[in-house]
Amino acid sequence: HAADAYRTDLMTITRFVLNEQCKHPESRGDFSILLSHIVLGCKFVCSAVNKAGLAKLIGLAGETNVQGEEQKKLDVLSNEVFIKALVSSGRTCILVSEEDEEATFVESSKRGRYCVVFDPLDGSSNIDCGVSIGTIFGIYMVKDGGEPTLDDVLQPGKNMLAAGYCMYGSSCTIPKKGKIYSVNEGNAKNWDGPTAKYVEKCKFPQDGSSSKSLRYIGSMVADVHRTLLYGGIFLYPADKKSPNGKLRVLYEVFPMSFLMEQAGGQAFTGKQRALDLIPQKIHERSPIFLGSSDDVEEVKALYAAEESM
Ligand code: P6P
Repeated sequence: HAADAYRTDLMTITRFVLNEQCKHPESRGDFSILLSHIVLGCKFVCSAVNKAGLAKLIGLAGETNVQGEEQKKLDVLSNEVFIKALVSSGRTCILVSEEDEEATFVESSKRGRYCVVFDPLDGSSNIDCGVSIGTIFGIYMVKDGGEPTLDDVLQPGKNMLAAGYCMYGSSCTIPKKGKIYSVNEGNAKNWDGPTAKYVEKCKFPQDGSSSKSLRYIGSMVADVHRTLLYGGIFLYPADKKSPNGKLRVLYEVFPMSFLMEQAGGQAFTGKQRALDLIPQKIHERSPIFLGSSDDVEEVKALYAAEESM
């Protein structure tokens, strides 16, 4: 029957969160309210991304649209929506966004206990070629009841209560070892020894196994999403041009590392477990190797060998 073609008992993130909340009758529901406001932001961005080509939303900042209004870039618009949604939730006290140089300290009348770090539209440079882009977020609990300070967000990733991403455009534990490596080979001339050796091993395995396939989209959400589903490894290593790599610790490296570990994978900076890193600045960068546990182990062994030389 036609009716059977459509599942009507839909599981949504809000429904999932409320189901989980019911397991904790003592909870006040603050976290559920916070997540529902993040979902609101994602729904807005999803709708805007879908219309972007039509509504000329991808114009550059400073252009004017058909109504002669100041044109906002989609990532600027998305950032404004998330900031307003998170502040209006009444559950946040500090917000760190990839779009804002400074952290946002929520006014005391609207303050809650959570700190949210997020990239409102990661990979937005890819939007006009139809590549999947997304929102990445992580949530910390404020350290103590006092006035919030940057220390409340400069916590190691392992202290995050939750992290997630929403992919716009076109679920799981990942295999222990994958067949795909994902890196911008254009940076190869600037890589350090262990990274160069690892990528060489992916292409010319010495143990007679098949070489890995290279898949690189250039949008972290899409590359990590594929790594979660198919396994393998995503790497944005340090190089001579960018000694700390390119990706931002708080709202790219930590949330994706958090998810990868939850799915049974690993996340490594070249020096340590990514989630053990303690950031000193809110827009700090770090090299990152994340994905199937055995693949990341191979990278760790190469860096350890370099250390011992
Ligand atoms: P590159 C997108 O600009 C981004 O921040 C991430 O989404 C992506 O993984 C990375 O940069 C791509 O960087 O240097 O390979 O273009």
